[in-house]
Amino acid sequence: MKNWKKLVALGLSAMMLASMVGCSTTESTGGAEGGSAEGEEAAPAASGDGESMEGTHVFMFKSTGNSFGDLMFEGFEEYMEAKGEKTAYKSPAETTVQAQVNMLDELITQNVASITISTNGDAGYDEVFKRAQEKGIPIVSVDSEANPEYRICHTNQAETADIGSYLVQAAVLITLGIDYPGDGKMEDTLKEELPNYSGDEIKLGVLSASIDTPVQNSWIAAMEEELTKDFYAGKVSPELDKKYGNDDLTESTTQANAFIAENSVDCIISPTTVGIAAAGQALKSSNSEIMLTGLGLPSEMQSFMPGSADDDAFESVCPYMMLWDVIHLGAVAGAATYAAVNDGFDGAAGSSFEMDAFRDYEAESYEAYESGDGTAVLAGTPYIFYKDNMAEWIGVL
Ligand code: RAM
Repeated sequence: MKNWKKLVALGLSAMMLASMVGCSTTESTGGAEGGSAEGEEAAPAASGDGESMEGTHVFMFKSTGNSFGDLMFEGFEEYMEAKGEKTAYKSPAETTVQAQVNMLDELITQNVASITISTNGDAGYDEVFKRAQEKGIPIVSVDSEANPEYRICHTNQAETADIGSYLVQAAVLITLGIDYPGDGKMEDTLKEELPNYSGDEIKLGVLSASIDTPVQNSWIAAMEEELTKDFYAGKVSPELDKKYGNDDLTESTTQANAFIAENSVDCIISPTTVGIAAAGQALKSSNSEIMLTGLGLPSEMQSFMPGSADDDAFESVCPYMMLWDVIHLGAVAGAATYAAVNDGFDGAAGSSFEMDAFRDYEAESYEAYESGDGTAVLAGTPYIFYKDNMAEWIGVL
């Protein structure tokens, strides 16, 4: 629970941010005025009007049409442009490795300055990443990792183990009908409450993105690890029932409806903003008893969650959920990329870069640490959205 203090700090800064922006930031921000960003259309990398991509910092999300990617780009673009750099938002229409590879190939040919990417898989990029490396185009990943061999570093939103643990803990507490117990108190509350539970073994479902997405798979592995803790034994099944909606609204809705038809899980954990919103709608429309939690954007989840402290959280399909400051995450990835291009940041474990003050975040130094076969920097912590704070966040994320 070491990160809860920082988590509260995020809450404060988001409130300040909310009062500053005063409106939703979830619209597409791709078409920045004066910049070379081309928005989130599935256009080929070569700009149709002949505008050169040379020297542009490219931000590539898994696919278009995902507010999570748009918000990351908002932070990336703002940070880079404050440094006087040109940026572009380039994501394929389809959430596939091949679609990203095709687009990357063209961007590399056009001598872009850097590539900051959230990937659709951990295999299939070697050839194209090698080309980038040979041309001296640095690759930084964010959200979903790129192959360690070719990236400078990964930008990790929050500790993987924490995300996995908190998601399982929230799902079990919700199944037991327990309100969010407060920062740092989920595990202790479960240890107190689970021994008194004598019903059927609790069964959790997962509605994920694609079967190959590195980031969701790492969180699922962390969820499975969490379920091996002693206090779950005999009370919560160690097996997760997994379905994949490919971060597509229609496919995610189909999979959520399959959970509803089978009616064999108590709570669905959806570790994707697309999946959780689809499941929220499906569960709400069907009046199913299955509950929901996961990683969601407050703006997209407001119809499926309680909106004020006076509400009964359990009248909503999703009493509480979590995420992190997605805009700041994009800015940290931008700072890592900027440092790689301009300040000699090579991503080796122990190497570091300075990030300028960003919105209401102070200037901060980020140090790369070993992560899997590569390195990463840690941008933030998971933050819980629940009835007491939803209203503040709807206009922010
Ligand atoms: C989705 C994407 C992204 C994930 C978030 C939580 O929008 O799948 O990869 O990190 O949700």
